[in-house]
Amino acid sequence: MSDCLFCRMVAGEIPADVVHETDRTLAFRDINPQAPTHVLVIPKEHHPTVAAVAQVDPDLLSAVVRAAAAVAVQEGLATEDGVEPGYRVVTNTGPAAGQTVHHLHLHVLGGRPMTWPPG
Ligand code: DGP
Repeated sequence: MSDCLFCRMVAGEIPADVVHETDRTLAFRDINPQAPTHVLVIPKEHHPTVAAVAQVDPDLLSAVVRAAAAVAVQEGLATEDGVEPGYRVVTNTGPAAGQTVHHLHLHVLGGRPMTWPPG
């Protein structure tokens, strides 16, 4: 989709600070970080929400989740076989949740204590 910001980043038309890449996923630092580590993990293919990709391509959703876990290990937020120190994965869906980019993205947040409930 030529009018999608994240599709344009996948295409290399808009620069991204890429930290992880597979054949089906891309991960890059958020432009407005909300934690010391704030990485967005996306499928290279355009899907608007997590629900949409779960419906049409569950293998792709699995690949995005595995990429998020790999980013967490790479960023020192967890070990390969553990959860220390820990991190948060969030995906906003729709206007009430504050979704602003309509291309599925998992926010991987860490490097500070996370509070609950989120705002
Ligand atoms: P959401 O509100 O859940 O749809 O998150 C969209 C995120 O995308 C938000 O945290 C800011 C980030 N973002 C928006 N524009 C850009 C950009 O041009 N580059 C990068 N790296 N991130 C962006």
